[in-house]
Amino acid sequence: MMATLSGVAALLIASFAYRPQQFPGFKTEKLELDSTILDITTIAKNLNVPWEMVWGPDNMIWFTDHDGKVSRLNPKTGQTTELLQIKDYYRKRLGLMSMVLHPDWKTNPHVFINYTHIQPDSVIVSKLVRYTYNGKALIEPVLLKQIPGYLGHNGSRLVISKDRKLLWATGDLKQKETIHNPAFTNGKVLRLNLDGTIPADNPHPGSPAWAMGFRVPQGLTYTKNGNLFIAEHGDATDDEVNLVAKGGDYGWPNLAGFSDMPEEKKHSETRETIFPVKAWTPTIAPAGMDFYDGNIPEWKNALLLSTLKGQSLRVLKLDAKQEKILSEDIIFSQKFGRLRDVCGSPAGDIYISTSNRDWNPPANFPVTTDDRIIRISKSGVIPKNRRMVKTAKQADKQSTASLFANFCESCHKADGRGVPGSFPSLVTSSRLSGENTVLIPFLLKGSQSASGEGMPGFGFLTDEQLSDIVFYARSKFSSNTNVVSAREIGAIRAKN
Ligand SMILES: [Ca+2]
Ligand SMILES: [Ca+2]
Repeated sequence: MMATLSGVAALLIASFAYRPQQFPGFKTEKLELDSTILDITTIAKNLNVPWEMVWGPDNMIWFTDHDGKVSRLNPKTGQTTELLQIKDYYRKRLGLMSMVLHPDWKTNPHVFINYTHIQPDSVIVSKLVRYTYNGKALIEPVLLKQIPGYLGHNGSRLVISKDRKLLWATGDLKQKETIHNPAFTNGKVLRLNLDGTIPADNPHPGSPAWAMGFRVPQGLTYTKNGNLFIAEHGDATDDEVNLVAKGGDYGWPNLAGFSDMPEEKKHSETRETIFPVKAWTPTIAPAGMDFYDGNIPEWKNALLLSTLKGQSLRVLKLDAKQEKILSEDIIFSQKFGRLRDVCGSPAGDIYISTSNRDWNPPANFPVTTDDRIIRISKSGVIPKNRRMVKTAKQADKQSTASLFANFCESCHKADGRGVPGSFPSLVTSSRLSGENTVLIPFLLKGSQSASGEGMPGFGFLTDEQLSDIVFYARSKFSSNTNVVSAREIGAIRAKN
């Protein structure tokens, strides 16, 4: 009897040890696509803004966090092992960001890491450092390149091409005048040899610049056929996904998205600009991106894009040439909060990481288990007679509340109180409660700010939309509930 019981116990323990779900309280949830059933399982929790996940040659997930740590996660057991704690990182908003592993791992067990550092003279820089893996830890740091950095707007994302070059997406550092100058590294895709030197066949001799005209790119991935896609944050409008070409100019800060405003048209007549393959207004804040070619048929040949403001995973189906986006599906809307990165495994599983402990958490997050790494895997097929017929998408009618949610809430928050030091409170705003002749020009044109984020111009919204937003914000957050009519806004717009 005892022997049998202990045998059962041993079996239970053995089977439990191999179950992917290590943490009590985390259950696998089901998600059904058109024909595929997915299992959704949290495999790691209590993390600290995991920015980058890379599938390692050891079938482990290598990931970074904002506070300078690199860890290895066993996707079968949920066990995490620390490999490196960088000491000289600087995290005000961004800290340790991107990482990529050398593709020739057996001969070159190198890991390339990009992080922010503050010098004794208070100048913020962005470092590219190569480490070597000794089987237990990352050792022997070698500084390959150091470029100017900033509190935010750093990008970044690293990938290595088939011809063994390092591609590095950098943010504009809010320095608009140097984005199109190859002597500067901001607002670009940089291309380097793996030792940090500049390849001889770069488009601008002696410069790491490969393509330029980007604002805040955080997604960079190759497709199967070798096309390079980048995802970036727009300002008030036009988050973008672009197909990166050697020497290409992608428009920012002269153009956002497509050439549809008068000043953009003027600019694109005189300078050759490459337009996005997809742009989003209202913005979604796209972050990590990975090409998917695994065993989930609905998502095969797609770019998977994680979004922060959008709090979702976007499935962007590509055409056969992997040059155009044919369709978009939105998964997990607001379910897990902000999603920072996405990583596919050779078996076809997908891993997403949350970013609810970063500097700009959304309403209702972080939850106690944040941040998390969550696995999406195929677990079955829906029988043909049970499949749903897709209904047409609802018309894109925006209520006043959703206008505020789409254009104002990610900064000023649903309660109007903003983020101290970054985004001003509307509740205490003298501008919101003050004269229309001051408020409206500010809304139309925005402002740059020496501290904090500044305010983008919202002149692209119609007079009616602006009138609705002012009415909504004043009635919710201000004692001044005066209406400003669309006509009045039109008159102010004509004068400015
Ligand atoms: Ca662009
Ligand atoms: Ca535009």
